[in-house]
Amino acid sequence: MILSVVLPAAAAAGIYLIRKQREYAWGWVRNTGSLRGKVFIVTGANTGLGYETTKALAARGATVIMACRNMDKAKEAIEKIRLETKEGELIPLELDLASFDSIRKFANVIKETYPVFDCLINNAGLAVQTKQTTKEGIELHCGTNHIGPFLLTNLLLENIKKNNSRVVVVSSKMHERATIDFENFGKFTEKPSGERSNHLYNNSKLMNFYFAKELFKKGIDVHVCCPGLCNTDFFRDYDPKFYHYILFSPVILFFLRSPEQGSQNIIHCATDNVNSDDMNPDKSYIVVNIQQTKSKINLSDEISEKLWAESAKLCGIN
Ligand SMILES: NC(=O)c1ccc[n+]([C@@H]2O[C@H](COP(=O)([O-])OP(=O)(O)OC[C@H]3O[C@@H](n4cnc5c(N)ncnc54)[C@H](OP(=O)(O)O)[C@@H]3O)[C@@H](O)[C@H]2O)c1
Ligand SMILES: *[C@@H]1O[C@H](CO)[C@@H](O)[C@H](O)[C@H]1NC(C)=O
Ligand SMILES: *[C@@H]1O[C@H](CO)[C@@H](O)[C@H](O)[C@H]1NC(C)=O
Ligand SMILES: CC(=O)N[C@H]1CO[C@H](CO)[C@@H](O)[C@@H]1O
Repeated sequence: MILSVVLPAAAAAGIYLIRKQREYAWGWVRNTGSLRGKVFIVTGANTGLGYETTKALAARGATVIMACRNMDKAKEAIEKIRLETKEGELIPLELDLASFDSIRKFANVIKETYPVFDCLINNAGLAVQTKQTTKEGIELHCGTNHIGPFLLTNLLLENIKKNNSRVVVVSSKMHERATIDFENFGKFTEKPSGERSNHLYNNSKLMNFYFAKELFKKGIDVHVCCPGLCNTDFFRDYDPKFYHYILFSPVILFFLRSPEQGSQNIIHCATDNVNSDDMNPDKSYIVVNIQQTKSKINLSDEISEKLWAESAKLCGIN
C-alpha cells in the first residue's frame, strides 16, 4: 500500500533530478555583457532557435536584423519579444532562402543599409517528409539548408571580410551519419532501404560543416554548432501525435531541450570570444554543452572543395 505511493514518487523524483542534471550539463551563456552597437543578422528569426537567439541578443542591446520569409510572422515575433524586453533594435527584413531572387534582394538591402555588421547567423532550416523543391528546382533540404545560406554568405562575403564579421552556421549532430552524393547533388533521392530517418536532412547538415570548413580556409571567423534536440516548430511537417509523445517520452525527458536552452550554443558561437583556432571546422569541432567537443567525422578537403565548386555552379556564382 505504502509502496504503491512511495515507489512512483521516488521514480518521479529520480527522473526530475536526472532532468535537472541534464539541463545543468547543457550549459548556459553566462555572459551578459552589452552588445549595444553590434549588428547581428539572424535567418529564421521568427520562431524556434532563431527567435530565442534574437530575443537574447536584443536583451543585451544588440541590433538584430530578423531575416524571415514571412513578414507577418516576423512582426508577431517582434511584438512577442517586446513584451519581454525593450532593449536593442529589431529590424524585420524579408528573406526566402528557397528563392535566389529573394536572397539577392535581401543581400542588396543589407549592402545598402547595413554594410557593416558583426555577425551573420545562418540558422534557418527545415526538414520535410515529402518531395519538394526551391523556386529554382533544387531539392528542398539541400536548397534551403545549404544552397540558400551558401549564396547569401557569398553575396555578403566582401562585407564580412572588410569588417572581419563572424559567421555562425547552425548545423546538427545528424551530420555524423550522412554523405554528400555528388551524383545527385541538389536532386531528390529515395531513402536508403530500411531507413526511417531523413537522409536528405542529414546530408544537408553535413554540407553545413563542409561549407564552414571552406569559409574557415578563406580566413573567415566561422563557428559551426549543433543546438541539440530542441522543442521547436522544427517537427511541424512530422505532425506529432499524442502517442508519439508517450512513445518518445524517455527521449523527451532526457534529451529534449527548450528552445531557449537550445539557443545557448548559437548565442555562444555568435558572441563569445572563443579562440578562433579552437573553432576550426577542419578539426571537426562542434559546439555542444557550451564547451567544444569533437565531432566524429573527418572533413576531407577534397569533398569540401568540390562541394564549394558544385554549390557555386548551382547558384551561378564563381
Ligand atoms: N530543433 C532541433 O531539434 C534541431 C536540432 C539540430 C539542429 N537544428 C537546426 O536549428 C535550426 C533552427 O531550427 P528550429 O529548431 O528553430 O526550427 P523552426 O522552429 O522550424 O524554425 C526554423 C526557421 O527557419 C525558417 N525557414 C524555413 N525555411 C525558410 C526559408 N525558405 N527561408 C527563410 N527562412 C526559412 C522558418 O520560417 P517559417 O516560420 O516562416 O517557416 C523558421 O523561422 C535549423 O537549421 C535546424 O536544422 C534544430
Ligand atoms: C541520420 O542521422 C541520424 C543521427 O546521426 C542517424 O541515426 C540516421 O541513421 C541518419 N539517417 C540516414 C538515412 O543516414
Ligand atoms: C581524414 O581524411 C584525410 C584525407 O581525406 C586522411 O588523410 C586522414 O588520414 C583521415 N583521418 C582520419 C582520422 O580518418
Ligand atoms: C558594426 C561595426 O562597426 N562592427 C565592427 C566593424 O569592425 C570594427 C573594427 O574592425 C569594430 O570595432 C566594429 O564593432
